Amino acid sequence: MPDLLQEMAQKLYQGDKETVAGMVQQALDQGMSPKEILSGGLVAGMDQVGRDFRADELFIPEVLVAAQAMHAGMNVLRPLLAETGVEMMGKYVIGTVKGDLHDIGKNLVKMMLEGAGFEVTDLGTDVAPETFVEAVREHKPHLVGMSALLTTTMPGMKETIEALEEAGGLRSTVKVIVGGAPVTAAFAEEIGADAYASDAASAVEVARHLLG
Ligand code: B1M
Repeated sequence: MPDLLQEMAQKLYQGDKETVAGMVQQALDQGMSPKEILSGGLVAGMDQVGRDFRADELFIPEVLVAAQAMHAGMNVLRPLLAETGVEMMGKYVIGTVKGDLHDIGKNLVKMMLEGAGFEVTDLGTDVAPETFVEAVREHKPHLVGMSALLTTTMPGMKETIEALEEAGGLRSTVKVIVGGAPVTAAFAEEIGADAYASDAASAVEVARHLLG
């Protein structure tokens, strides 16, 4: 891999957003393709962030700063990726369920997914089942992710899955992933979700796995 991309991954890991954005431009000026820069520089750096976060070698503030650097790089690259028709990893709709305003973890998951090359539509917080259904109709995602931080809002996940089932077979068009501090793998299975992810890094792994 070119040195520039390795250095870009390293700068991203360190959260140096100005340098990352500059290096993306530099790489483009040198004739590298947007796809090469995305996978060899930005995603490579974010993958390392994910691995170290799961190994408790990095903590949330560092992950957030790295994710901002990822965004800075993506801002330069995104229009070109769209132009050159580079396929993203997959489409992902995410939101915090109805009645729940916690979004720090959800945002972290979103940033990691974007870092891994997913095209994410963020519905925000307090998302009603019918809003998830509308978003699936509109965006036709491969994956739907729900976050809940309150035991009282966890049932909203089941209601959303039921709403997708009742919406003319929409449920079978998407894989549903649930997460959040009170959510467990057993709960995910009980409500008929396709998967549970315990943290932002595993959310990426689970998404990749579900897409085969
Ligand atoms: Co709230 N709150 N809060 N709160 N709050 C908790 C969750 C609570 C555990 C605190 C406590 O009592 N010890 C408790 C819930 C108890 C329970 O139900 N079991 C609680 C409560 C009770 C409440 C209120 C009801 C308090 C009140 O008003 N009486 C109220 C509810 C408001 C509402 O939502 N309707 C409330 C409000 C708030 C604030 C607005 C003040 C603020 C939220 C700000 C915001 O998000 N913008 C807040 C906060 C910050 C917390 C704590 C302190 C921190 C949550 C957090 O951001 N963690 C929290 C206590 C705690 O957890 N220590 C607490 C950091 C974040 C990175 O982790 O969100 O777990 P987390 O996300 C992780 C994983 O869970 C996972 O990946 C993330 C990264 O690793 N993950 C996913 C999350 N979503 C995922 C989705 C996936 C996959 C993985 O796939 C789709």
